[in-house]
Amino acid sequence: MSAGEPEIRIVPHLHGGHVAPEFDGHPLAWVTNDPAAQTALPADPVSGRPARPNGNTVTYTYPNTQGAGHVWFHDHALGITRINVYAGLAANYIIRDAHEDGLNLPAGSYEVPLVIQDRSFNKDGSLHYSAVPLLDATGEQAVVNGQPVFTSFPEFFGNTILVNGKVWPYLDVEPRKYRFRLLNGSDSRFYNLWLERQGGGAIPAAAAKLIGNEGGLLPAAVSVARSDDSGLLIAPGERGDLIIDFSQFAAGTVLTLRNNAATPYPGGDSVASNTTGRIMQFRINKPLVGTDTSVIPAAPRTIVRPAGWNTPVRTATFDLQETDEFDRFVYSSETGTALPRLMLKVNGRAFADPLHPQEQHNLDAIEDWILVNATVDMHPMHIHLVNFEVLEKGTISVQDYAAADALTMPSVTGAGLQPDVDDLGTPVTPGDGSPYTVNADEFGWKETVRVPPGSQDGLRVGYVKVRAKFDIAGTYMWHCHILAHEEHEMMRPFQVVAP
Ligand SMILES: [Cu+2]
Repeated sequence: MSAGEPEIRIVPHLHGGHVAPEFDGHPLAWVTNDPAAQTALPADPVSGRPARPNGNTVTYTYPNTQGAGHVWFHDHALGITRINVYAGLAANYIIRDAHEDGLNLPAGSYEVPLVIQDRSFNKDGSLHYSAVPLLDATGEQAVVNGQPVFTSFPEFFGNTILVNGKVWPYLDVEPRKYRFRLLNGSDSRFYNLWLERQGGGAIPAAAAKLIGNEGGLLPAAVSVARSDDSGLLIAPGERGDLIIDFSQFAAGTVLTLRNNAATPYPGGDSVASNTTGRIMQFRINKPLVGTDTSVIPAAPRTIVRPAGWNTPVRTATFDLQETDEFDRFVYSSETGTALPRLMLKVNGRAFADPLHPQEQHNLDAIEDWILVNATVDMHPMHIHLVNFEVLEKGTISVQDYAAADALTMPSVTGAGLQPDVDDLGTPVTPGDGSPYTVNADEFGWKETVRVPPGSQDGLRVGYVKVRAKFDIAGTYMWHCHILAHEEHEMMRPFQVVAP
């Protein structure tokens, strides 16, 4: 991704925020350190609003009129999001409301954000990020605007785990309930979280309950205390609202929050037990102050759906694809050879390719999206503007998938680009034999959803079906929240248009 942008550029995106398009953080709406470098982008042709505020000092307006939830803000500038986030441009943004305030959840110093990120460090303590020369078709260093281009591989995994910026930290806690606001702010790493009691022993089912996710509180609390590998799966961009009741353990107990999610997920390398398999420790060694009267609500929130929710007006289907590009190559220091650059696209389209009618949605329309995944990686797909409900998840045979194909959104094929599946236009129905389903931690409202992978043998593709109401006119983004995937073009705009 490059369109002659300045090397230093940032644009904020409030992930999960319900905001006007000019404040959404369009990837081209960057500001830079040169006061003269940027002029206003043209107005959004859909909303008529300015595509971004003018100048290199901008004020964004976030109305905060949505319900209570754990949204977050991070950089979204074209081609450099992963680097800016890695360098630290990511933070929590907690929204509260009267309903949540009335639940008597652990609060104050007993509510703790836990931002989980993996990083690697050079010997001098500076951050290390893998990057290799991008080569053109003749094997020469690619040059854009007179500058050599370096590209990362389309995934990045650090070899240390940080929580709130500290490597493998610990937290001294009282024997009482704590509310932890989990955020996976990593580039590419999934975490499958579980608690391990030092010295062994089971974790009581009542000791850890998930009460919320991206879109706020869940309809029912979910026990996630299992002391094995069936823990809480959290993909890049996802959040978890987790209450741990440390009164369930004897004083002096040490609990380790562990991870065993493969990289890439789910079919990749195992974690290292003593490094990337560990997140942080809780040490129950502080005396209880006062009395813990806070509660874990069994039913944190009643989910209220908009009118007309059960009669969506349209279904849009999108293919998530991996393709090898043969006009660009990446030098591999492992093999000493140049490999075709792996690109990740939607229906064969890159970020800047033309908008298709399927990518235009009527204002206030309720629509279903089916995301079909032919790759062997799970992709956490994030749709800006909306909260959606996850209706279905599973896998379907390639034959059933092809039979449903009505070709409503043709692929764009660039030089050397070979989409590995063709397009799908009509809804798929759930296949049998799927190892994936919508789990209780995905109920309620979400804006990032883990799309199951296709099978390693290529005989099945994964899919997820979500339903959303698109209620502000303008141009927004949706993309994979594996940031290196997003920047290898698994990002598309969509428009919400007043009829
Ligand atoms: Cu992805």
